[in-house]
Amino acid sequence: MARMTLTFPDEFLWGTATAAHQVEGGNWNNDWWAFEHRPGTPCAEPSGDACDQWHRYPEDVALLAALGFGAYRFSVEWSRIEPEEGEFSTAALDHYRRVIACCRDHGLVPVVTFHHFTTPRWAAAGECWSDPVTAERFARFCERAVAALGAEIGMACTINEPNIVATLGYFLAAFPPGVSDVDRYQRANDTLIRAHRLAYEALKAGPGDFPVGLSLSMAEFVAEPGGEEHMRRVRHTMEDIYLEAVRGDDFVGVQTYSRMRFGPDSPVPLGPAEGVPVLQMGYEYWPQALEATIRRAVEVSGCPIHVTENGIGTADDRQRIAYVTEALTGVRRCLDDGLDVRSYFYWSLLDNFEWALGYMPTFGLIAVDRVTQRRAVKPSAAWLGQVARTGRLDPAPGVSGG
Ligand code: GCO
Repeated sequence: MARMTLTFPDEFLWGTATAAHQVEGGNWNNDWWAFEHRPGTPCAEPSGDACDQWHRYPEDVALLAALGFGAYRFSVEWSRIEPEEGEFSTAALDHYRRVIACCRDHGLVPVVTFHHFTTPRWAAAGECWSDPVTAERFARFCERAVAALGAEIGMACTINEPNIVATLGYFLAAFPPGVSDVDRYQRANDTLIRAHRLAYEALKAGPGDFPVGLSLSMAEFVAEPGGEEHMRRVRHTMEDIYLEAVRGDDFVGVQTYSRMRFGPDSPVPLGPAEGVPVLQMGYEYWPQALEATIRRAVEVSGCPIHVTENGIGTADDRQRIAYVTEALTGVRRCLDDGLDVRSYFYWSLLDNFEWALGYMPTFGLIAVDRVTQRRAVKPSAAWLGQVARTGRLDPAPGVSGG
């Protein structure tokens, strides 16, 4: 049976997302750059010039607006704004003021993330997030940054995926500082939660009047028979402690890509199930996860929802359209059930630096030539821009997940 065209409310916000270290280039003064160059880490390649967005943001913002989107989510780089402890760079703050003004000039709502995975070298030199002092340092940075930028900010995320910072950095050793230490892992989670609370207060106290929230990495958690206890335990540390800590905030940012399955034998998630396509990231093609995680985020946190990231790394742009169509169909079902979902931000505007995996995974609506930096708009960008402009979603004709 043919599926009907779906419509989204006029006030629903459509955007794309990026992060400073993944697109700016030359961010040598943070812990990620150091990690990329440290022998023995799992990093495929260094970030280098990334997409040179530090210089090319006017072109990127103009492209995004011309495609039909209404918002741009990007992050400000702490290591540029506070290159040494207590030394703040007016030039770096002016740069981000220009980026925000550029968004406004093009009619885009600027959505600013204050921490997206990277920490200045000076703040990372000790125990970083497993040292409680990092919460106060981060809050002080937020206070200074919002004093300069707050008046024109449209919406803010305090910390991007603190659960990933903690789990990958302090337990799985795949992110800096690259350690596996249960005690430090616990302290990192505690510090990140406290950092969010302090940053929330700092951003609210500054100039401007914009919604503030935390953006959380979520997955559809699935238990195979006997795997329920493993699933519940992992989900508690990965999601629940954060969703409980954000109750009463302006919103929670849901960021979802796939699902995680658990069996009876081990707390480690099972690999991809047979018959489900596997993506560049090594996880399953599972667009239905977005609906499941929105529902869970509402249930546990009680907050309004912004989908601050959803997307797919694939070389097949038709598969991207199919994935987003399916994911948005789930968002529409949530709206039908009266859930307060306010936006959808596609990850990502550009093919960019995917952390330890380097430039191999291609999440972008726009391709970037790694030598010339030339931008090439993919068909999915025009397609999603049209959805954004019209608020209408047609089922993708004859495209499957595989
Ligand atoms: C994230 C990330 C991005 C990733 C994206 C794709 O917040 O996990 O914000 O940095 O690139 O999720 O894996």
